Order: sequence, then C-alpha cells, then structure tokens
Amino acid sequence: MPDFQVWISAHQLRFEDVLRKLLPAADIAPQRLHAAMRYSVLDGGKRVRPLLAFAAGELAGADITRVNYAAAAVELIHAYSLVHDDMPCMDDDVLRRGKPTCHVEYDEATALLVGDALQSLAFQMLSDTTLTADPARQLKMVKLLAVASGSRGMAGGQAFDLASVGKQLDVSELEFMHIHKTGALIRAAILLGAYCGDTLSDAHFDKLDHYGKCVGLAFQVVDDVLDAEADTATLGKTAGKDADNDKPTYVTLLGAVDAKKMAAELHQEALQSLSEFGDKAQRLRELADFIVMRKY
Ligand code: GRG
Repeated sequence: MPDFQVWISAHQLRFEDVLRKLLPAADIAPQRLHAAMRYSVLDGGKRVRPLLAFAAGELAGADITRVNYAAAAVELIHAYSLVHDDMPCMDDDVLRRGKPTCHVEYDEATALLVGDALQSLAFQMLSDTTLTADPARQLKMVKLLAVASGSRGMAGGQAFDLASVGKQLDVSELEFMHIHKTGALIRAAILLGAYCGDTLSDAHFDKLDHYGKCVGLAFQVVDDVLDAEADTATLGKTAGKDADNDKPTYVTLLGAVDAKKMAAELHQEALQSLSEFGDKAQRLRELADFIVMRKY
C-alpha cells in the first residue's frame, strides 16, 4: 500500500484532471460563466470530500471511474457553497484558496450563476449512467446528495449560521448548525463513495455514517481553531473572520484548549467506528488523522 501522502497527491492530481474534463470548456458559450466556473473549482482546495469518497470507495471495492462521478458531484456542490458563502450578502470575503473570490474576480451576478450552474452540474454528474449499474441505487444517491445539500442539510446549516451572528449559542446549538452546514456534505461524500462499490450491509453503512458524522464535526472544530490561530497566508482565506463577524465558534464557546480536546475525542470516536473494517479502512483512518491534524 503506498504511503498516505503519495496516495493523497496521486488522487489530487488525477482528480484535478477529472474535474478539468467534466467542467464545460471556457471557450464554449456562455464563455464568461464557464471561465468563472472553472476559476472557482480548479487549481485549489484540499479536495477532502473527494478523498473521503475515494477512500470509502476503496473500502467497498468500487471502480474508481464510478467514484470519480460521485466525488465530482460532491466537490461541485462544495465549490458552489464557497462561491455563494463569499458573496457580499453572506460572508463578504475577498480571498478564497489563495486567490480573489469569484465575485471579486468576476462580478456578483456571475458568482450567483456560477453557484447555480455548479449545483446543477453536480446532479448531472450523479445522474450519469456510468455511475452504477443499478438505477434504484443511483436514485438513492441522488436523493442523498439533494438532502445533504438542501434546507435539511448544508443550506439549512448556512441559514442557521447567518441567523446566529451576534447571538450566544450553546454547544448543542452550535453542533446542530455544523452537523448541517459542514457535516452533511462530508457524510454524503463518504456514503456516496461507498455506494459506488459492492453492497455493504446496513450495519456497515451505519458505522461509516457514524465515522462521517465524527470527522464532519471534527473538521469544523479544527476549522474554528485554525480561524483563530492560523494566519491568512497559510489558510489561503481571511483568518480571524469568525471573531470579526461576531460568530459563535467552538473556540469562543469552549476555549482553544477544550476545542482541541473535543477534536481529539471526535477523532478517536471516528476511528472506533471503523474497527470492524480491518485494513480496508486504512485510508479512512488516515484521512481522519489528516482532518484533525491539518494546518490549513
Ligand atoms: C452558501 C448554501 C451555502 C452554504 C455555504 C460550506 C459553507 C456553507 C460555507 C463555507 C464557510 C466555511 C468557511 C465553513 C467552514 C468549513 C468549511 C466548509 C471550510 C472550507 O472547506 P475546505 O477547508 O476548503 O475543505 P477547500 O478550499 O480546501 O476545499
């Protein structure tokens, strides 16, 4: 089995090429919209969600060409959420993935359309006939991503986030917000990757889903710590935004020491959920380590 860093780099490189081919070319009309879509998706990002889908796909013995479509669908939803989140009506940020945000580089109307078009393209990927040989399973996957990204998932979490500015939340309210805003898509990435492979038992899906819940929340706790402690150059996005926007975070609520403790506990719980899978879950274990120990 190749070293984890080699595995990550190989997938990141290969997946960049997949995205490059799946996105409409910049010389196809409407050129400006297509160029802005490519600008927002390509050449940036850690690709954590696709990596989770590839690792879950490996666990389920999935054909990688199938997982490519599922991983692309999730990454396109993620990219759309970042473009919209950065707009003046939401977080109003100028820097993302080390470059000007989409509405700064292009304009607000284009950024709005980029998000819309990326979301549609995501579902186009998920409805591709090469995704699975089983139409019923494919419909299940479409529904899974729709729920994870809609008002009962990411978009709902974002609504809760916008409504929480300047408010005092308790830990369970903060957890509710992040399980939806950040966690839902991360969980979906893992399950979609697994659905591309051999059928796992319901009990195994439950274990994987619990792993996803833990790493999804841990991802956000670490994000809050990094926002408070890391610098803008390392993050590639504006550091200290949460405090500037008067947003409740795990750091403001628990303090940095306890927030890190919480991330460590979630990390352990995530690893425990994989105990029955043996070596096949090695990449998912390493990704849990990566998510909790990341520096950007
Ligand atoms: C606009 C519907 C809508 C939703 C936006 C995800 C989100 C909801 C907003 C992003 C704001 C944010 C910074 C959330 C914290 C966690 C997070 C999703 C960080 C960015 O994800 P990474 O670190 O980014 O995976 P890269 O650039 O590596 O892909």
